[in-house]
Amino acid sequence: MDSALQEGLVLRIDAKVCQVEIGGQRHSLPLSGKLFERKSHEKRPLSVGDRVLVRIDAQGGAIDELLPRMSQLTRRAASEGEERAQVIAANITLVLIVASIAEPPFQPELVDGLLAAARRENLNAVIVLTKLDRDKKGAVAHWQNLYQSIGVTVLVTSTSPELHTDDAFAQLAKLLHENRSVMCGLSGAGKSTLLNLVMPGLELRVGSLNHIRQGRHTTTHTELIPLPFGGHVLDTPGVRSFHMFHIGVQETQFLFVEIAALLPQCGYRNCLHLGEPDCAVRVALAEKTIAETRYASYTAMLNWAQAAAKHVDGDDDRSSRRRRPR
Ligand SMILES: Nc1nc2c(ncn2[C@@H]2O[C@H](COP(=O)(O)OP(=O)(O)OP(=O)(O)O)[C@@H](O)[C@H]2O)c(=O)[nH]1
Ligand SMILES: [Mg+2]
Ligand SMILES: [Zn+2]
Repeated sequence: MDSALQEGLVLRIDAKVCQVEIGGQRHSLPLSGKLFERKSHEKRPLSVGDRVLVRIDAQGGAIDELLPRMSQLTRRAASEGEERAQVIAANITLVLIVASIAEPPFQPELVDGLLAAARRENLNAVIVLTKLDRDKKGAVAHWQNLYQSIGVTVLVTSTSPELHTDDAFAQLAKLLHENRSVMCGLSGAGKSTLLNLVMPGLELRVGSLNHIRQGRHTTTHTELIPLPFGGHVLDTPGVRSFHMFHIGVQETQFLFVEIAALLPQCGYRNCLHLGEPDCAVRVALAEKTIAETRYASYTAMLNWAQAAAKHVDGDDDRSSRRRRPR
C-alpha cells in the first residue's frame, strides 16, 4: 500500500462528497475519477459501508480506490431501462428487519423478500416486530411463531410509554454493539424511534404517522452511525417493496429455507412447486406446515424471476421446467 494512502470506511454518500471515517475521525472527501471507470451493474460507484483507500494531500485529498467487499445487501434499483443493482450497504454482518404489527400493517412479502436477500448473501437476519402496544388482534404471536419455526430470531418491541419491552431492548442493544447492522423496513415501522430508545444520544428524526401516510419518509438518507460502545448501525429510509437483483428461477426456492428443505422429496428434480404432481411443498402447504404467506412470497418472487428470464432470453424456457421424473 502506498504510504500516502489510508484506509477509510464510507459512512454517508452525498451528491459530491462522501463522509469517510479514518482512524476514528470523520472526513468529507470527493471521489476520484477512476472510481467511475469500474465496470459493474451497480447504480453507484460506492456504497455506504465500503472500505476505501483515501489519498490525503495538500489539496484535501480524495477517495482513490474501493477495497473488496466481504458482503453486500443488494436490491433491484427502481429505474427504467437496463436492470441495475442498488447496494444498500456493504460489509455488514447483520440485517435487522423492522416490521410493525399495525400502523402500518405487517407486510409478509416485504419481510420475506428481505429475509431472502440476507440469505442470498449469507448474512444473519433478525426480525424486530414493533408496536406491540398496538396489537389488538394477537397478531404478534402468529408472526413470531411462524418466523421462529423457520429458525429466525424474532424480537418483539414497543416503545410506547405504556409498554416498554426492556428485555428486547437489551437484546437489540447487544446485537447492535456486536455487529455492523442495517435496519430495513417500511416507512413508519419505527426504525429510528427504536434506535433512539436503545442508543440514547443518537437523536434521529422520527416521523409523525400523518406525514408517513402522505407517503413521505422521515429518514431520507442512509448513514452508517458509529455507536459509542462499539458497532455501527445504518438507519435507512423506509422501503415499500424489495425486489432481488438478477434472481434466477431455480435459485428462488433456495432463498426460502423451508421450501428448499422439501425439494428432495418432490417427484420432479426441477419442481418449482407450482402444481406439479408429487410435490412435497404443496402437501406441506395443505397440511399447513408451510405458511400460506411464505408460499405466496415465494411465488411472487418466482414470478419476478420468470419475467426477468423471459426478458433476457426472449423466451420463457430458461426456467428449465422439463419434467424429469427420478
Ligand atoms: N404506538 C407506537 N408507535 C410507535 C412505536 N414505535 C414507533 N412509533 C411511532 O411510529 C411513527 C414512525 O416512527 P419512525 O421511527 O419515524 O419510523 P421509521 O421506520 O424510522 O420511518 P422512515 O424513517 O420514514 O423509514 C412515529 O410516530 C413513532 O412515534 C411503538 O412501539 N408504538
Ligand atoms: Mg426513520
Ligand atoms: Zn415441489
